Amino acid sequence: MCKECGCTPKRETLNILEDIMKYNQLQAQHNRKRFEKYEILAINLMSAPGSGKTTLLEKTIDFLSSKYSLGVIEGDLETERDAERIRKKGIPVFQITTGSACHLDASLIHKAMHQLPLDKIELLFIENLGNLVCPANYDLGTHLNVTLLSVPEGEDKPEKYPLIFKVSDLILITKIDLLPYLDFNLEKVGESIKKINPKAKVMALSAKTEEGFKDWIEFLEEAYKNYKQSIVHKEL
Ligand SMILES: Nc1nc2c(ncn2[C@@H]2O[C@H](COP(=O)(O)OP(=O)(O)OP(=O)(O)O)[C@@H](O)[C@H]2O)c(=O)[nH]1
Ligand SMILES: [Mg+2]
Ligand SMILES: [Zn+2]
Ligand SMILES: [Zn+2]
Repeated sequence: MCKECGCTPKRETLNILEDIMKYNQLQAQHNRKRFEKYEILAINLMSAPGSGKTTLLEKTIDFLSSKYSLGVIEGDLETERDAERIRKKGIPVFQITTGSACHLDASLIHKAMHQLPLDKIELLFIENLGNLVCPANYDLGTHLNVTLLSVPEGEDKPEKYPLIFKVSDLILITKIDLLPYLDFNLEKVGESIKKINPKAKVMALSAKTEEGFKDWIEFLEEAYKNYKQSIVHKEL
């Protein structure tokens, strides 16, 4: 019971919330199975608004599209703007516009994935909505969670929004070309991320100057190779 106003959260409300999360988990497992049927490695990109997700994707496409078949699902509240940027690169893309919902969930991804030529995609990137809070709670059925933290956002974000860093396999510190203009100590931020999630990899890059970009590309290629091998083992 709340001491301030005496209210008690209704049991039914709690049950509904639990059911939503359970349903999302089931849907996410279904998505993951579908991705595996098509041997697609799916990657969920999360971050605050404007950390550089679409720019990262544009550059990643430049590096990888001659070697791999790529696909993108874009999530935004409104506009097809990010999908247009990807479409210009000649990559299959589906834009989800959520209207008012501030995160993507597994059902939205399920609908979107069936709009893409799954048999022609090897790596599928999902750009989540710009939000450091609730996307962390929703498994989309992806294989990798990647969170971007851009230098202008400040050093304190991992400590203030720990959950998204906790559920991530890789933290990409972006816009490092801006380091000379801002108080952002890469080492210190790396340490605070390690405290929250000792298993996460941490990399730093600039999509503008391409500094550090090679490590990200190598990470993706390695992850895809390992994923393919793990699928072969599952089949045996
Ligand atoms: N200096 C610098 N600016 C960058 C870099 N990457 C992206 N930007 C700029 O940051 C701004 C936001 O980039 P986007 O790629 O649109 O960011 P986003 O995360 O996709 O944004 P939302 O989808 O709105 O959440 C743009 O003005 C980019 O040009 C970088 O490496 N260095
Ligand atoms: Mg974007
Ligand atoms: Zn939300
Ligand atoms: Zn399905």
